[in-house]
Amino acid sequence: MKLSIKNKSKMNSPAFIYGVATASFQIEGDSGSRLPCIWDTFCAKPEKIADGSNGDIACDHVKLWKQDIDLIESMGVDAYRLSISWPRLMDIDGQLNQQGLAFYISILDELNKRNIKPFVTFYHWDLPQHLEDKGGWLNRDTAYQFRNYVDLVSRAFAERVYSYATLNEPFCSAYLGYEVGIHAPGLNCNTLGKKAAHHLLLAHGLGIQVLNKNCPKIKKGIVLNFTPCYPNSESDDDKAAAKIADDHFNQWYIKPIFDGEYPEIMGQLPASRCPEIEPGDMEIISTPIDFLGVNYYTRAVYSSASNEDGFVQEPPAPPHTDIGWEIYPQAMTDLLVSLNNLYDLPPIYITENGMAANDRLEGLEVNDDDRMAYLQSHLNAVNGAIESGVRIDGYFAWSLMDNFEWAEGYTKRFGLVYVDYQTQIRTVKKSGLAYRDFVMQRHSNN
Ligand code: IFM
Repeated sequence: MKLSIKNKSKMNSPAFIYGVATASFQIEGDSGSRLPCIWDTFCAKPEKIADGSNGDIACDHVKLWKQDIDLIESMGVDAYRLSISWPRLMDIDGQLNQQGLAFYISILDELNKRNIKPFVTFYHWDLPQHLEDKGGWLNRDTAYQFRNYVDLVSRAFAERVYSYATLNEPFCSAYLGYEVGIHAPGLNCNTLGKKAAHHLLLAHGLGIQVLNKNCPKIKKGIVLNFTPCYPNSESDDDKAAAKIADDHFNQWYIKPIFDGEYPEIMGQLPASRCPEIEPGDMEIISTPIDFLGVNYYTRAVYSSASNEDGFVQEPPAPPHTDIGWEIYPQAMTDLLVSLNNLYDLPPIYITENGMAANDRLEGLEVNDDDRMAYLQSHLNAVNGAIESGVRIDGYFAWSLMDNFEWAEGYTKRFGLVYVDYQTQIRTVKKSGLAYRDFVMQRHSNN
């Protein structure tokens, strides 16, 4: 099987950016050479991580980064999306850490040398623990600490970066981390999620303003994850339930950025669950951006319920990925079209898409046909949105390689490249080879 896209699609043009993505805590390891972060603390607590693991070694990328860039280059991609580690780059006194800085500058220089565009994300969930000790994202000051981090790092990186995203998936940081407690820092209270979300969004806006000053020519944006919400039936009640869930989980994070306000449900929430909004916050949050990063994996189906929220999520229908998420590519097209209808959007990059599969190394091969089918159907879904008039400029597969999958530890594999965690040997899976052939053929056809 080969990956392909209909002739004439702009996704076949060399101008359409294809990349692979990773995140600092998930691959770097070498935790001793940076400050502790909330995920170190969370992993050390009993029963938080499925296999009891942590990020101490991960993919040993701090040592193997050059070899990993060889791998990225061998895949023929145009871009590499990485996140940088706040606790590696910033000392406790709010100054740059020179060793951390040198590490990332080496990576950026190497990527540029090989014509691979660096897409840098400032925050992919690894908050320095000393900031969590002062309240983390529940403390408004964390947004200002983030601004300082963005300011110092962007000045030091100078022109080395192609595109900056402030945050990755603030929904996960806020909701999973502060409301339901399945991610670090593990707080579990429904009055906290939206407060944390507001400070994350404020940090985003402050970060964009600093970037506008420091590097006006570099593209700036944010990466949001969306799990489109569908009603379980055609009943008005289920439709209303899906709409409420959508406002909580999806629109809550995008509407402030493009419309400068939270969705309607804010009016129905008890005061205890509402964020504390100071004058001027919504203007900062809605500072214009150059691109929107969209992460898509699956959809969710909701029924109405008589609980506080008014909805309940149905168990995902088959077919599932290895992490239990329904495979439903049509929702990706529907999502992109609906976002485009709802908001005045800048160009979109699909900043993450991919699946966890139960991969097995057989000799020197991993025959992950299921992942290839997933990639093909989702590339088609992106093309469907483009054909409906949505401007999408690039696609990043999640992930370059298997890595630490948060609460699932190393039990779930999302990579195009298989990682043997005992030997740290990387093996490109069949899907990785197909992705390579697909992205490279654009250059021979054009
Ligand atoms: O591994 C994560 C990534 O860190 C953020 N987006 C979803 C991926 C798969 O769960």
